[in-house]
Amino acid sequence: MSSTAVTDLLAALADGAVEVVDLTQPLSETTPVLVLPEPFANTPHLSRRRLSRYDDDGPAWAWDVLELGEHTGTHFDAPVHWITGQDGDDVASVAPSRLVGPVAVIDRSAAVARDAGDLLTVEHLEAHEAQHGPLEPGTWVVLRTGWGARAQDEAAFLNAGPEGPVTPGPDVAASKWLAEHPNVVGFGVETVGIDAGAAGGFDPAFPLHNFLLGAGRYGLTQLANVDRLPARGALIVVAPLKLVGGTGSPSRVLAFVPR
Ligand code: 23J
Ligand code: MN
Repeated sequence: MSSTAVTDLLAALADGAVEVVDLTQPLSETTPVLVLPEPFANTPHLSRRRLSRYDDDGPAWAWDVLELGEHTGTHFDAPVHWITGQDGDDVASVAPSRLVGPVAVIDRSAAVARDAGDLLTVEHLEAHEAQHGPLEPGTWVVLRTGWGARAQDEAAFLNAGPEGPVTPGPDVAASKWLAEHPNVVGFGVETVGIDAGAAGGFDPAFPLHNFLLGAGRYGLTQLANVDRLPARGALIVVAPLKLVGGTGSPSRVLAFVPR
């Protein structure tokens, strides 16, 4: 019998040495969606229209039609989502090898519990590399904030205050650092978007969208179960629809985590 990396992984999955963790939030009519200020267009909540339910319209089958924004729930941001990335990949053009890779988790949950608007800085990113080693090629960086606990309550999840949304995310310099790091393929968050809630007022506005998507990298939002990931050593699988011309897509996101 031959031993290979894949047969070893299958054995580890079978005996529980490696667990599959679902990083995806449930997708339904109540899934929170981003709210942009006037005069910008907003994305709708998911809705569905019934085609049949084992009835005259389809006696032995049930099926629905979906309406939803590309950027709804746990979703992928493609470079073409942002003006700076308009010559980059649409969702269907993303190389599959970039959708599977190591995941590095930066834990800001304690700071976010004290300050919901906590910003990730270059100092935090460099401290993570100093503690856990340099980011490996093809890394998805995930920002752990504890925000996923709010995902079933739209008001708490969007956390809009008088000055706009108060949610964590990277500052301008950290956004540039991530976009310029040669080994970062993508950046994932628990919040509604990859940028901080206050980022519409940063210079540039929405700096992570601006720099990261402009550099041909990807975003991932509204992740679940991030507290079940180690700082290093897990593998992430990101599965957006192969939507031709798509700027983003709801995605199933899984992690393989050593126990
Ligand atoms: C459009 C404009 C601003 C933002 C977003 C979309 C997202 O968060 C998104 O889902 O890409 S901040
Ligand atoms: Mn998006």
